[in-house]
Amino acid sequence: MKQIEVQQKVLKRHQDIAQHLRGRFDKASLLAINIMGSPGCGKTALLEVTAKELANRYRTLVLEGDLQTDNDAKRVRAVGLKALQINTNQACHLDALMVERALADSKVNLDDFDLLVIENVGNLVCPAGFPLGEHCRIVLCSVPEGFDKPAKYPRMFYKADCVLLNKIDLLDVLDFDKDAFWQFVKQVAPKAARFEISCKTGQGTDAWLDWLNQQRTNLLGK
Ligand SMILES: Nc1nc2c(ncn2[C@@H]2O[C@H](COP(=O)(O)OP(=O)(O)OP(=O)(O)O)[C@@H](O)[C@H]2O)c(=O)[nH]1
Ligand SMILES: [Mg+2]
Repeated sequence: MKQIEVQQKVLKRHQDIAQHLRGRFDKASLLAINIMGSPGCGKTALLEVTAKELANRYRTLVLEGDLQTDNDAKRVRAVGLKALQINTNQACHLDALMVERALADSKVNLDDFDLLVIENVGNLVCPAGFPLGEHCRIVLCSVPEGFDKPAKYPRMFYKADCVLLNKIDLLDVLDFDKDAFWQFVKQVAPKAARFEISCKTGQGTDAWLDWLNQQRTNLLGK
């Protein structure tokens, strides 16, 4: 009983910090997106393949979440975007306090940016329970993971604003039932936008970027 109380207090604290972060993002007219998905689904690859367009359209800041290494921050910097790395050590997800601290430690001024992309720790379970103040929750799936993931991990999908299916260049070589995949997505997240992309070939990424642009327009219109 006591353990439940403590857990609820911890979660409430994270929610309060997330709400505070959201207020800061809104004040700076900064669109914040939280990209979640399994390890290796292509979250960093999506940033790499769209880096040029992102840089042309927005002053972009990337927050990279990983247990260890700054590999992803280095990859994103190599394509010209500003990136901060958060190492969670043992934790399998980012939380709002980590985001708040990373922003404070780096002394970035949120007013200097239009878009904040948070790449969460690769994990299809835990990140779903920890809001980071983001405006949009993006779930990235990929063909090699198998088509049944939205059915097996519904919690990750049910609050998604957008679901991307990556690595469609591999559809011909893997048994992936695309119709069944989208059917599962529609069941769990009927309102989520849906895109098929390949970060290897760039296929489909224009439509994703247009959607992102629309989210920023919506934010500025509020
Ligand atoms: N064939 C193919 N490979 C891809 C595609 N997108 C990413 N990859 C490859 O998938 C592997 C993992 O990509 P990452 O971008 O590191 O994946 P991630 O989701 O950022 O991984 P973590 O940060 O470790 O969770 C790399 O070898 C990429 O080159 C794609 O569209 N097609
Ligand atoms: Mg990555």
